Amino acid sequence: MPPEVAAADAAARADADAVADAALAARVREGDRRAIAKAITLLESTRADHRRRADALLDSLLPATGRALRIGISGVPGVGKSTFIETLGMYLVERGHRVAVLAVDPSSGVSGGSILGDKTRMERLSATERAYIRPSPSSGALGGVAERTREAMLVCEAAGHDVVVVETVGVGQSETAVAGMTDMFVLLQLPNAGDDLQAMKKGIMELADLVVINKADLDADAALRAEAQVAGALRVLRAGGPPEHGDAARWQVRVLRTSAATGEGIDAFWTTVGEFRRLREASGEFAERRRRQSLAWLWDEVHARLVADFRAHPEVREALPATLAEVAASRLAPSSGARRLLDLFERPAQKT
Ligand SMILES: Nc1nc2c(ncn2[C@@H]2O[C@H](COP(=O)(O)OP(=O)(O)O)[C@@H](O)[C@H]2O)c(=O)[nH]1
Ligand SMILES: [Mg+2]
Repeated sequence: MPPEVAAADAAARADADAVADAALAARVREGDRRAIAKAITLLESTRADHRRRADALLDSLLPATGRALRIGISGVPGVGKSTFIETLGMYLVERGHRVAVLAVDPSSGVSGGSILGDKTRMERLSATERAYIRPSPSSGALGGVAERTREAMLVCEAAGHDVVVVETVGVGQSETAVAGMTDMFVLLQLPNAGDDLQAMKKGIMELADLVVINKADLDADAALRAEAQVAGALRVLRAGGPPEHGDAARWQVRVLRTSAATGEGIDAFWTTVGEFRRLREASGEFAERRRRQSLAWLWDEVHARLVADFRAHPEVREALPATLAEVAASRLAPSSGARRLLDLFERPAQKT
């Protein structure tokens, strides 16, 4: 094909894509679940042309986003996160809310695990028109799982979901990522001491806005003890800081007991969430957290794309294995190795 024909062909295809994407955006905003799925698939694609279309799609959806409450749910595998989200989701749907459930699992590409592959499949919630459930993107996604989940969140908000719940699936770095993309970070705990200590050690407790002792139906006394213990631990954790102005009207981390299986405590949970939102909005912290998250997100994207471009650079790719081997064998300082590769990356492309 002569180059000018090929160019015209590509331009015509781009125009057709733009028209199709505008229609897709419109269907997303009507809350069409298939359109939501299609939009999220587009933004998870690693193809450069898809990425450009995804960016345009997100830009067009952006004015319709930001009104949902974003809740992160974390806790060790088996604590009952999926069950909790299903019970909460049904509770909310029955009260007229529209709920989206997303997952962040940095290991999903490796283990093949996802919320849909989970034991608890949220069957009732997935059957509801007023809910949308999406498994974790694969870890191969350009720019990482967290960035794609944040974008999926925006798509769901534009589609009219007013509560977005993000479940941390993998055990690893997902807690920080989820706390970094939600308005409220909830830590689920089992009614026994060992897990509390684990969460403390890993610094997850510091991230929590609310701690929930789940499976309270199994042993009411143990749940009560766990509640007191966590409340005590939180007091210690937060003591020592200077008393802050207006502390009385500020949100203080709380501990609740629930049973995701029986639904006990879900009502109190939702009331507490409302209280959290009210106090955080009144103090300005709610908006401030989102502002910080947006800026952090921008930098995450910049880092991710730079690294992707770097790895895709032909000369860097060629020199990479040998440089890595030399650094691994201590024949080359890491900084020198990095400089060598960055010099290749920054050099104007060689004309062949
Ligand atoms: N008795 C009881 N079992 C629960 C409760 N919540 C979850 N489970 C059970 O605990 C197991 C793990 O739950 P799941 O929601 O998959 O945990 P996840 O790994 O944190 O998502 C499942 O067998 C659930 O039925 C609860 O409140 N009480
Ligand atoms: Mg789960």
